[in-house]
Amino acid sequence: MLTTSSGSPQDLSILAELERKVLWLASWTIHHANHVRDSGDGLKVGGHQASCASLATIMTALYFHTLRPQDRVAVKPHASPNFHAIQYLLGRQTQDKLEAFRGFKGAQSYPSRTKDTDDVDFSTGSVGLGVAQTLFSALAQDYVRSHGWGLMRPEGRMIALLGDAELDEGNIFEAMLEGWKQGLRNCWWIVDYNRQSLDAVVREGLWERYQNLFRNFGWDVVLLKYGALQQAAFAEPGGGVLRRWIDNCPNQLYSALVFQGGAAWRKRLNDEIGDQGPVTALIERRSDDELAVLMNNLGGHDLGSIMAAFDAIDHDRPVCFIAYTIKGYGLPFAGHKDNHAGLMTPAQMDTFRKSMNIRPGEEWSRFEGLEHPPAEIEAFLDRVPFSSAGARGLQGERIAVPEQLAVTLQPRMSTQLGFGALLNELGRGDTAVAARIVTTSPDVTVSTSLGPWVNRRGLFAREALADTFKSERIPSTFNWEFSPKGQHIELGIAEMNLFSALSALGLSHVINGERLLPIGTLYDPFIARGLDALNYACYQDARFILVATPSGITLAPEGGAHQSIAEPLIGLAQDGLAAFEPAFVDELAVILAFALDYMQREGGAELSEQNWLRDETGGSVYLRLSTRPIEQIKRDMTPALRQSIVDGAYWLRAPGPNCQLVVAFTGAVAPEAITAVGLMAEDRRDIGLLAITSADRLNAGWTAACRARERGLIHASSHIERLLADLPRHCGIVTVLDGHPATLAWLGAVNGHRVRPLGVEHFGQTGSIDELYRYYGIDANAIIAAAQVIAPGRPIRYLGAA
Ligand SMILES: Cc1ncc(C[n+]2csc(CCOP(=O)(O)OP(=O)(O)O)c2C)c(N)n1
Ligand SMILES: [Mg+2]
Repeated sequence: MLTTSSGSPQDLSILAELERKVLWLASWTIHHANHVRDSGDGLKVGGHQASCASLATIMTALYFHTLRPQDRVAVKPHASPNFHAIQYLLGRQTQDKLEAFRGFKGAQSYPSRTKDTDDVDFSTGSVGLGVAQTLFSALAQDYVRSHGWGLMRPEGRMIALLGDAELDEGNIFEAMLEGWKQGLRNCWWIVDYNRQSLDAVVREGLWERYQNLFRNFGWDVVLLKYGALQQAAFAEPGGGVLRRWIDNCPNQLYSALVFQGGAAWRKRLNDEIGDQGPVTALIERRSDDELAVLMNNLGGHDLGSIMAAFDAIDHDRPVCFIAYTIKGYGLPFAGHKDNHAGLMTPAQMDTFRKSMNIRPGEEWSRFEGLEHPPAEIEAFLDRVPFSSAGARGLQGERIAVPEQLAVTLQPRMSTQLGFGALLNELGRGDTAVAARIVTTSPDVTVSTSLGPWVNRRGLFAREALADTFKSERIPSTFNWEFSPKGQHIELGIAEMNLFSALSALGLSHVINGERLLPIGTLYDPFIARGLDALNYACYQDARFILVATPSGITLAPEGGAHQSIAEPLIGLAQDGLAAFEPAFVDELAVILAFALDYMQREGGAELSEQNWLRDETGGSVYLRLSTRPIEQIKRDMTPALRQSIVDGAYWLRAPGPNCQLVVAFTGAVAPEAITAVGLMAEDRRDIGLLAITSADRLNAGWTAACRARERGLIHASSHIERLLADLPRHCGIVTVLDGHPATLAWLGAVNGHRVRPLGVEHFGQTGSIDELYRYYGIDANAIIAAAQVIAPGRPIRYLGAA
């Protein structure tokens, strides 16, 4: 019998039926994908029936009782079928999608914000990331509301449903620490404490460590260990002995006994505590089946206790619920350590179906087999608060971005300095764009040139905090004042947190209905530290600008450990992220203006015939910048040049009709490319110099145009194809960048030109820029030597002179 103050007894009995139905539908969805639908590829996909069963009770309580439309949830990846089943019961998911679970365009194996159609709040998949996402979303919500936006909407709770083994992921603890620093509120994490991971049973006593840890960071911890049946049994004579036995029972043994069932429980309990008077009677009063039900009645499978625990939270501090559960609860492989990918056999499914009173052929029927009349259940579902307000996804208004951003060019400057200057200018003005920009950085705010912007716009905190250095009148370049109106979120060093924060801020338009324009800065090599979180942010279509600086071996004196090689390839390959590496600050100004607009686009996947990019869909942007001051070019920014910079390349020196050689460069090596071309001009005819601002966009445009031609659009031609179209066949191309040479090596495949790609394959040496460029072979001399071989002709006089 359910005992709780939450909800009427009638509602509770409907909820209990719905819990079973969720378990059925999730199990059936997985079973259908494996045994009924034939994908034809012979692959049996992993089960996850056990993981779904583990969370079915909690999710029933949450979705049908606790959640409000403004709450947002990250569901443990492998509990995806539960989520889809619940949405299906609420009339927000179709049978077609469930039948196609894990199939092409079907309901997704792991909840996906972008691919699923049933109102997923946060994608999950890579364990740990969805959890941190909820924490940063709570911070993002505070940021938005502190700035006076979205106040007409109620505050939501950001909730994660996580597996206990998911807590092995370090990013969760990095996030917790940051949450504590930032005064986290409105965040709930519900741990599915089934004491099993994928491979095995987890260590004893973890809950206690978690409890201490969470409390240390200011969280309220709620332990849901015993269900109502167990609590009632503990109150019987001998109940204390039973309770102590349960508390002391090792996880492995408990799991094994759950799997074995009532007779095994009886034998074990009798062996271990059967001679202790009243407890014997307590055990003997119960049949094997009743004993199994009692021992399986953990807190996480007791609807009433769960709802009451959720209802009891009367504050906005973060809460961690540790809910004891059984992996595979209610299914034949409950508790078995190998059950993670376990699938019920057709015979077991048939038994389950019969126990649910579901007739063959009626497996998908929403109310089949339920005791309450459909009209009653329908009426109940209509009252469910979570879905009462219709679609929950919001949209933020687009913020107009000027085509041209102001920046004063110095004769020599680096792109990093240019970035600082551009943001400083933005910070000075009173524009809508500047108001919506939020910057963030993992303890490299000053060293990535965000200082001037922060001086103008201040740091964000819910409570104001003065800069003591300022109040003590100690001279300092930087004003470090926190206030609820500040526009910079200063993070600790954990780069994972930077990406999780960008992901949360970058989804503000759909979660809070208020658009933010997040810009995050870090050192280029440390992208690798948070790469999975970056990938995750892109996967769920968060929108942000990532500014990575310094980069490459060009950061020479910073030390070998900080040099980055692979990042341009990440920029090239990462879906959802348009990567740029400008050489000059006027290019950067164009790119930043483009990025601020591009990150707000949400059109269909239309291909533009101009560059064959899906520019209508928009996305996030990665700017790889440098600390190397280089001579700036004085020139007019014509519309054509602006477009070329955005499309990825332009001729800095156009090739002549008999061009023998092209030097194509990206980023900070511009002076070397320019010098080399100058020195070779006498010995190689009509030489061209191609400035590449985005290998990523050039490459994407080229492959898209190829595909378009293969589909019959024979006139499709991408930006790079047009740029290289008039080069004679014998022309050689030397490419050069401070990054892996493969980034530009593909240029030869565009029109069949020979290419010698120069770049950096090894790293770690310190020195001056000149020394390192020479050592790694990306200096002017290396360009000339490569040219000499790839574009043979008379000896180049200046080889060795550069
Ligand atoms: C980053 C990452 N590593 C590995 C996996 C593969 N994986 C999926 S579920 C899982 C075990 C999860 O255990 P737990 O969180 O306790 O959930 P349960 O299986 O008990 O439902 C693993 C290792 C993953 N999804 N993401
Ligand atoms: Mg687990």
